[in-house]
Order: sequence, then structure tokens, then C-alpha cells
Amino acid sequence: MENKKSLATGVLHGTHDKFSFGALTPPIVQSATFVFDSSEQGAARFAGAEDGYIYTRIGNPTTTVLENKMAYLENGEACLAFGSGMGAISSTLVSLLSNGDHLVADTTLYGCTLTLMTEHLTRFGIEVQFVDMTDLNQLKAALKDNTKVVYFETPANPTMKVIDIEAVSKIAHEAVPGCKVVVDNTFCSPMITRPLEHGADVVVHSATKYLNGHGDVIAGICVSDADTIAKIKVAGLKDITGSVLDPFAAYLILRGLKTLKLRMDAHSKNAMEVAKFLEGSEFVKAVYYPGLECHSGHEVAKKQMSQFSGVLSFEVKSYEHAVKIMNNVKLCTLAVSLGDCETLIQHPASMTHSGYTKEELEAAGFSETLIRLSVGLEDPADIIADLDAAMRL
Ligand code: LCS
Repeated sequence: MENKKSLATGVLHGTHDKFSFGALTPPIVQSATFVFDSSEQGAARFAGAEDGYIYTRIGNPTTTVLENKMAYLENGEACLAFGSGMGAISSTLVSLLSNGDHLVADTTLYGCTLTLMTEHLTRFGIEVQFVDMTDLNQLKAALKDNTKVVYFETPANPTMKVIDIEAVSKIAHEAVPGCKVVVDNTFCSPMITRPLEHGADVVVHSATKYLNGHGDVIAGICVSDADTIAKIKVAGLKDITGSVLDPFAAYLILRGLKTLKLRMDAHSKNAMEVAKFLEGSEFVKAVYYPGLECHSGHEVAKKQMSQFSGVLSFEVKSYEHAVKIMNNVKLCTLAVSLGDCETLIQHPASMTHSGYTKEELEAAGFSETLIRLSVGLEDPADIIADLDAAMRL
């Protein structure tokens, strides 16, 4: 295994890719199907007796380059790319869980992930239980013999709650051997945290966010050991969700990955400056950013994050003021998503997390006074001036 500390180099050279014609960038193999030399060859490929491509839902050369790169970056054996983050999450969960199994998840999750669990996995006889995983006793009390998956995001969307990957993985594996710990690493990217190195079994991403980084692709990623990825590929991706990534989108993500290290450094630096400004603002009740010493997860964050990434959230004094700020900003862009070059501002309770019930919002620890900011790559002084002016208007 190569030195994983130099991921700035590894993201460009670590997988030693070589392409036809000596091309530096991977060719976009925009083909749905692949031609067999003979009927026997086609049969051998379907039987798994011969390597080679068959059909892009089962594999594609451009997508393979992305999958190899992400397996390398997350320090896993294998990777699968998907047509969206939700495609990655749903394909993974329906592959790992069956009727009668138990899923334990954290209370703070991206809105559609929560709805997938509460409204849909339950329709297939999967028991879903939510606990606050910053309280490890709650996790211990929830685990049962039929717990097959423990699932969380860190930092979690939208409160930036930080969960101790090592502690949760150890407790889950000791209590239920074979239970899979699945971590949504969207908010960090492997440049900041590699959950598999802290004991997790599976990493999922919305590659729509930092991995691509330019706001022009919807995509998902799952990294794990080779057997788990084979299972998710055959069941979840091939037969159940069919959530396939388009080869052109794979190419765009590969292009975005070239600057991942630079972007994560700049997002982290800018977010820290904006967080400090907000902390001192008379209009702000609380700032949630793992890089701030006052953040409840700061110590755990220092242990498992190399820097603190680019998303933060903050509470203002009233819902009306929150709406006013979002309508008044001129540089910050009023839009959901995150991890793009542009600073994006949005209102979780009425937008990304609008599927939450009142009780679920309470358990997740936020309300309608919370604003989420994905700090972009602009000059942080300009972002701060924009927020300051919007809050004063
Ligand atoms: N996981 C996390 C942590 C997310 O934030 C999202 C999307 C997903 C998974 C799903 O990925 P997708 O299917 O959209 O690629 N989060 C969004 C958000 O906060 N604003 O818009 C989408």
C-alpha cells in the first residue's frame, strides 16, 4: 500500500492509469454495450470466467477509472459509482439488509436518506431505529443480534454533528460480529477523513458535492472490501436500483478530482474565517462548525479530520430574520447542494430537510432558525461582507 499521506500526489498518480493512444485524460467511452468476438466469449463474460465489459449498467471503462481512483483515495479494496448519492445509499442498504433485519442510524441525516429509512425500508420489513450516536450508550442499548447495519454521516447534514467513527465501529463490531458500519463521508471527502482507516466497513458519498466540486453532475460512490462491493454491484446496482453513472459524468468527476486537495484546503480555510465572523456577530445565536473550539464535536473532529471542511450552519434569532438574510444575500447563492466552487446558502427546515416531522427535527437538533452555508472558493472577505450586509438590512 502506498503512502496515503501524500494524497495530493496520489489523486493524480496513485492508480498509475494508462489510456489508449497515450491520452493523458481518460477517454469517455460513451457506449451502452460492448461487442463480443464470439458467442463463447459473451457466455464466458456473463459467467465471470473472462474479464471484459458487457453492458454499461454492469461496468464501463471510464467509470472503472473513477472507481479505481475512489477505492485508492478511500483506502478500500473496491468501489462502485452510481447515478446519484441516493442511488449509492439505497443500492448499498437494499443489498446489506433483508426483511427482518435491524438498522440503527443516527438522528441527523440528509432529508432523503431519513425518508428512505423511515418510509421505504420499513415497507420491506426492515426495522429502523434512530439514536444520537454522540451518546455511545444509546448506540450500545440499540444494538441487537439482527442489527446488520449501523449508519451515520459525519459531519452530519445540516448541524455538523461529529460522530466518532472509531468508537462507533468498535462498539458495533464487538456487539454484533458481521454488522456493517456505513459512513456517509460526503462532507469531508477522503482528503479530510477516510472512514475505513478508522474502522468503518463501507463509505458512501454524494459525489455531486466535493468529489466533483463544480455543480454540474449528480453522482454517488460506495467504497468497501471487494466482497461487499461485489454484493452491492450484483444486487443493489445491477438488479434493484439500476442507478448507473453516465460515462460522461464519470469523466467530469475525474476532472474535478484533480483539484480535490486544493479545493478542500481552500474550502476549509474560507469556512473557518466565515465561522469566526459569524461567531462574533450580534445577529447570530449559535454557529456549528467543527473547527471552532466551542463545537461539541471539536475534539473528535481533530482526531479524525485533517481539516474541518467547508460547510457550516448557524442559528439566527427568528425564522423571519433567517428568510430575510437568505433573500438579501447578493454574492451567496440561494440554492441547495453543497461543495461547489460558489458559496451556497439554504434553509434546511423548509428545503433539504423538509421531509422531517416536528419530532424528527427536534431529535436531529435543529429548527427553522437554522441556515446552512456551503462556503465556496470566493475571497472570504467578500463572503463575510455579503452576510454582514444581508443580516443588517
Ligand atoms: N448524503 C448527503 C450527506 C447529502 O448531503 C446528500 C445530498 C446525499 C447523500 C444525496 O446525494 P445526491 O443523490 O443528491 O447526489 N444533499 C443535498 C443537500 O444537502 N442539498 O441538496 C442535496
